[in-house]
Amino acid sequence: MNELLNRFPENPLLRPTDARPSRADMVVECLLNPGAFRYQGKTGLLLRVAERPQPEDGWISTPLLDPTSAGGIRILRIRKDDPDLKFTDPRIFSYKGRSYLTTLSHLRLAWSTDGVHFVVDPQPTLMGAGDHEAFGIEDCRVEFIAGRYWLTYSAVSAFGVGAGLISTTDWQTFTRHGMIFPPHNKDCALFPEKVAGQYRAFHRPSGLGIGGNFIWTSSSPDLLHWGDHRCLAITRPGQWDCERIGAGASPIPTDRGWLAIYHGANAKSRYCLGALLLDRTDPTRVLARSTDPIMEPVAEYEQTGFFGNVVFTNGHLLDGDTVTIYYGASDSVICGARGSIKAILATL
Ligand code: MAN
Repeated sequence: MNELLNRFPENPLLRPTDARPSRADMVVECLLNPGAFRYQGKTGLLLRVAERPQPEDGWISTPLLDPTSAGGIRILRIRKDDPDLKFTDPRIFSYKGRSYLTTLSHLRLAWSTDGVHFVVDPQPTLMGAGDHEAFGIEDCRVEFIAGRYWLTYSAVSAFGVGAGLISTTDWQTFTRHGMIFPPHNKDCALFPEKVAGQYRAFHRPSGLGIGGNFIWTSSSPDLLHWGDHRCLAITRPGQWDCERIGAGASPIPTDRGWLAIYHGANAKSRYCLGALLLDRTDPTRVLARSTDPIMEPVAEYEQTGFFGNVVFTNGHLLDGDTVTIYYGASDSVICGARGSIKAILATL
């Protein structure tokens, strides 16, 4: 087993049964991909809670946010033998030529005093809002910049997947800033500080045809308006990250440059973690990149679940040389692992 990131012996830290469904007619299918932060001496995770209606034999059904329906949710219900249904991935299906997710995700807070044992809030913290989030909100990164927590997340709807921005100071009241990167875009993470006088972000536009699922970086004067878009890293044919790559949480400032943990998947959708080292004053320059993953799905809970063979991180915390990553395993459960930043840098 890889030694760079040591898994918590308590893994999985959180399972779907640890979160109460948002409604009596829903089931929590997955708890996954948390953003991580500290607030008032506690460790906070902003979980992705993926729900679906109670399963029914012979039917596939998925919830969609719809303010005109009772309770704000409409259930799309399709017979499994309907010839217009195409179902090849547990996460997605298509019906009459349109794509849908099998689950509806919201974001929910969980709190801990030791970073290991978390108590999940009984209610959703943030639900998708408006027609650009009708299929839910997912995979939130949290960064504290200039006195506010900034939340970047995937906003999913029939119009595509884009990156949304929300901010808060107290985790009770939230300001929505709208979509900052339009579809198709996800895996948006903010740098913790300005670089050369500008805010900076990673994001992942997907090129159809020419191009691919690559990590880009952009700069902004105000966190809302983004420009100076540059492709930072691309997939590597024949390697563990040959199919798609995307940023994890914010990059870590080190004396050798910005250390960015990213996820990479191969053609079999096996998700591993790797690292990029970027120039500290010009983060559009890649100084080094992992040859081998720094973490692979090898534990049983990382190989078996809703969507197996996945380790996916979008949240970490720093304590001196130690990075604690929180991650989704098999898109089912939430886990933790800890490693030395110097040891990761030594591989680059
Ligand atoms: C995509 C996203 C993630 C998910 C992985 C693996 O990158 O939907 O939320 O964890 O796929 O399924």
